[in-house]
Amino acid sequence: MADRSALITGVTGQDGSYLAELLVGLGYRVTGIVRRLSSPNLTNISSVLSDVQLVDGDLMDQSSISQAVKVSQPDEVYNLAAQSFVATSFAQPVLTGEITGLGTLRLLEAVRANAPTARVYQASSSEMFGHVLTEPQDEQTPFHPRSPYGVAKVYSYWASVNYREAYSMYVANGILFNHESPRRGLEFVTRKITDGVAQIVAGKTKTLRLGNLDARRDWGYAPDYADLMHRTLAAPTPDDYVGATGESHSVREFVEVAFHLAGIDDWEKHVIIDPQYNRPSEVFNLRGNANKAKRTLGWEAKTRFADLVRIMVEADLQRYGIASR
Ligand code: NAP
Ligand code: G4F
Repeated sequence: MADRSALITGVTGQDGSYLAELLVGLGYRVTGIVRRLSSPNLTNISSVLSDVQLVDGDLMDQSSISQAVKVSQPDEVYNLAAQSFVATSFAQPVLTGEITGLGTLRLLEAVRANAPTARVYQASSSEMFGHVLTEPQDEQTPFHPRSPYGVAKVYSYWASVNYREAYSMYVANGILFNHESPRRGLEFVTRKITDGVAQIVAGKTKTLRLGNLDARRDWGYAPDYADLMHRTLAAPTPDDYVGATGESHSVREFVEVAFHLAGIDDWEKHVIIDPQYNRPSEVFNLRGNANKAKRTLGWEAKTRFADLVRIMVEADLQRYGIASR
C-alpha cells in the first residue's frame, strides 16, 4: 500500500495512535490533526512521531480543517476526533454536539471541497443503539441514544450516509462497540479499574469508587479495531459495519477479573459504590453482531475479554513498577 496517504483526526487519542502505527507500518504517508493544548499530549504517538506529519486543527474550526485536508491531499480520511466521554457529554452537551456532531459535518464539507475522491471513515458508536430492545445489535438495529454523546454520534452517522448518497462520496461508518487498551483514558471504566487495582497493589490507595456495576458492555481490544477501520476503507464500495466481539460482560465481572489477576480476591472490600458516577440515563446492555464485517471484510475481534483485562492490568501494574502476579 505504498504511496497512499491518510489524514487522521484524533491522532493523539487511543484509536488514532493505534491506527497511525498501523498505517505507518503499511507504508502510508500519515498526517494527523492536533489541536492546540497548553501542554502537548503526544505520549500515545511517541513511537511514530518522526513518521507522522502533525498539522494544527480543531473540529470546532472550519478553516483549519479545510486547510488540513487541502495540504495533506489524503486518499483516506479517518474521523476519530470527538468529545468521547459519555459522562462529560451530560455536563457539556453543547460542546459535545459541536465537536462530536457538527465537527463531522465540518470535516465532510472540507473533504467535499478539497479532496472529494478521498475515502472517509466515520467513528460511529454502539452508544447510538442506547436503549436496546433486541440483542445482539447489528447494522439494522434502530438507534435510541441515551446521552448527548450518543445523540451527536447519530447526527454524524446520518451526515456521513447523506454525503455518500447526495454527493456519491466514499463515506463509511464503523459502528464500533467499546474497545479498550492501556492507552484508554483514565476516566473510562475499564482503565479506571485497572489503574485503581494497580494503585491498590502499589499501596497508593485502598479504595476504588465506581458507579453502576450491573452495566454490560461488549469490550474488545483497540488495536483489533484499528485494523477494522483500515479494512473498512479498503472495501471497493462504502458501507457501514458493526465491530464487536459478540460477548458482553458486566462492569462487576471486569472488576472481579482485574482484582483477581492482581492477586486480590476480596475485591468487595475495596470497591465503594458512589452514585456520582451514575448517569442521568444509562445504557444498560450492549452486545454486537459483527457478522457483516467478518463476511465482507474478513475481520474478527481476535482478543477476548480475559486477555483484554490481563493486558490492561499488567500494563498498569508495570506503570507502578510492580511485576505481574
Ligand atoms: P479518545 O482517546 O478520547 O480520543 C479522542 C481524540 O479526539 C483525541 O485525539 C483528542 O485530542 C481529539 N479531539 C477532541 N476534541 C477535538 C477537537 N475539538 N478538535 C480536534 N481533535 C479533538 O477517543 P478514542 O477512544 O480513541 O475513540 C476514537 C473515536 O471513536 C471517537 O470519535 C470515539 O467517540 C469513537 N468511538 C470510540 C469507541 C471506544 O470504545 N473507544 C467506541 C465507539 C466509537 P486531544 O489529545 O487534544 O484531547
Ligand atoms: O467506560 P465507560 O465510560 O464507556 P461508555 O459510556 O460505554 O462509552 C464508551 O464506549 C462507547 C461505545 O459504546 C464509545 F462510543 C464512547 O466514546 C466510550 O468510548 O462506561 C461504561 C459503563 C457505563 O454503563 C457506566 O455507567 O460503565 C459504567 N460505569 C460504572 N462505574 C462507569 C463507572 N463508567 C465510568 N466511566 N466510571 C465509573 O466509575
